[in-house]
Amino acid sequence: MEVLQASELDAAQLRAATARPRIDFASILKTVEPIIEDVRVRGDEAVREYTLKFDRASPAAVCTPIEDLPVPDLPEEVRAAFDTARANIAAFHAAQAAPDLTLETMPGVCCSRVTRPIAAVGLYVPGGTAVLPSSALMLAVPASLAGCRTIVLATPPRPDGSIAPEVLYCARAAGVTHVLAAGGAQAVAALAWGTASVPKVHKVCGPGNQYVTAAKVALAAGEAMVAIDMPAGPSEVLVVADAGADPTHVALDLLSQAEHGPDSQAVLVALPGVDVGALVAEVAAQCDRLPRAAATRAALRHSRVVCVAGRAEALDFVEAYAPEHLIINTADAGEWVPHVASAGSVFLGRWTPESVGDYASGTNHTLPTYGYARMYSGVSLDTFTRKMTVQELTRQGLDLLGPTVATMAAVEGLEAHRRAVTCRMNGE
Ligand code: HSO
Ligand code: ZN
Repeated sequence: MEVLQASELDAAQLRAATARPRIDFASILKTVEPIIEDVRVRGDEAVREYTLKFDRASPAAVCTPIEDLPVPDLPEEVRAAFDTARANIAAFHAAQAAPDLTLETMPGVCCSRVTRPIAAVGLYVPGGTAVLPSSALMLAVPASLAGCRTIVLATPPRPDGSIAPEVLYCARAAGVTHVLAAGGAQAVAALAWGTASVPKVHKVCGPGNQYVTAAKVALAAGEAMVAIDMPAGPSEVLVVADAGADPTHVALDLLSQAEHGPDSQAVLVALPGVDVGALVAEVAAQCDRLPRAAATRAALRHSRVVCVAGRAEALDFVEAYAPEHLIINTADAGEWVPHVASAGSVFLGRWTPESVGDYASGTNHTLPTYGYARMYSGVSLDTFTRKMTVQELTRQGLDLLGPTVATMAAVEGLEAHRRAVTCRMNGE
């Protein structure tokens, strides 16, 4: 891990210190676009072929209603853990429901805003080097609480064509309606276009590799009539530590992000009094003990330590980086939050590792990465809903508001607009 002094960084060095691994989006798009088009034209057949080519698997069916899939048999302890996580995620997301609102802006002019679920959504759960049943919960629990009727979970099948039983258990428990045994751009395209077996969805959510992200962005910009939750890059964490932070805790928090994959990033912002040399050594020592040590070490190669003079400098760096996960491991952690403007999810104090939010505290782990925390929120109940506005005027309301509207319509030269008002007001 490279060690930098915040106060010595000029503008260009600060940009480099907050940079993420570069993604060559244009060349990834070139790979993804023909797949998207092929799935549009040939549907399930194309999905089957790509699954065989990329995942070396031949699932019995491309997409299956969940009630037709086996009920997974998991150890009691694992089921209990999933159930606790699901209950916490459900409680926190159910509490996010905003009541409909109604306001009389003028006497007789009544405006309301009501919430409606998105009827059909697609949830992408990555496969690859780890099975991620937690991602199935993080996406399906809010989708089902929001009232989405069709919830299609897409995930790459295992080599024998089956879906990991842990993912299936969480999908079933959280209200998924269909399981698409495919990953990559082909899965996203099947969700966005719909095929003979895959219900067409209106929004695709969830994390994925660069091909998945490129497919989401390309489909949302094209003619598939589909929305996405957010663009995404590799996962990242920024840990702020003071002299009282336990070096082993800090090291393991950094490593739990790094172990996600070689392009993950872990950044440590060290307050005065932190023994940076000892901490970097602890990260290396703990890393050696991990089963995924090689990939984790690769992530550490583009991770860094930034030494700061105090809270203000630390917060400036946090804002410049806009991390997906922000861990504030300091004695006064609670006092920092009002000063944090851009982070996906924040973890406060000595007893709050990122792992708790990744799995089971109740907050969502599908979060804006790559600096997108400046303009996007993480997945929440809102991700799966839309707001619709409604208005109703009384006769008196129209008499009161009509002249304003008629004048504005005249300014814009839109005579039908003006007369739609005046003919009612004058009883024409
Ligand atoms: N830290 C990941 C989520 C995750 N962690 C899943 C473990 N499993 C991205 O927020
Ligand atoms: Zn994680």
